[in-house]
Amino acid sequence: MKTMSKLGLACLLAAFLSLGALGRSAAPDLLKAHADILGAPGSGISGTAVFLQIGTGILPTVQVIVTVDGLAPGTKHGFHIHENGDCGNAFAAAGGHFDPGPFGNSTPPDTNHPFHMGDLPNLKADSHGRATFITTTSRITLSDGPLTILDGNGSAVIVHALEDLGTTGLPPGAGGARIACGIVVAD
Ligand SMILES: [Cu+2]
Repeated sequence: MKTMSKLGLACLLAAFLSLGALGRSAAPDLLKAHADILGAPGSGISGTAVFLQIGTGILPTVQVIVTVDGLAPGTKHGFHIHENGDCGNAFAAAGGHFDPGPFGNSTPPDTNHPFHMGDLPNLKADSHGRATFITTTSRITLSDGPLTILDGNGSAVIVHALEDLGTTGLPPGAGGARIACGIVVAD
């Protein structure tokens, strides 16, 4: 089961890579980044987030492919990009939700939620404790610009203890405590 899903993700990645390679002369560049996700010691939680951006046009979009293992079966967990590339201090160092710009409001994370640039869908663990999603967002970029998650202080993804309810200003509607983290690294 685990092998099959990893194989599936590998195929998807290969498809994207070949798409970029085949159309090298005509297609825009493929930008990639990833985050290796790790829970607190002994939690058994680990995973990967992959970010793919094709092109840098007027409305760049980024595909986000996430797999996390070791969650409690059947549970839902908030998942976001946070504003600092730092998983220290029990993941608190990742800061608030990634939300740059003149109207950004990253801290506390429930403020301006779920309209932060770094907000993403919930992780939904299956009966084996594995959660996977593939989504597309135009709220972030990997290319340079005001929405890049590869900015000066980096970014991190955080898995929360609770479901993200999508509420605004009502803690812990954005998922509450932090149970896993991964620093976003450019590939
Ligand atoms: Cu979060």
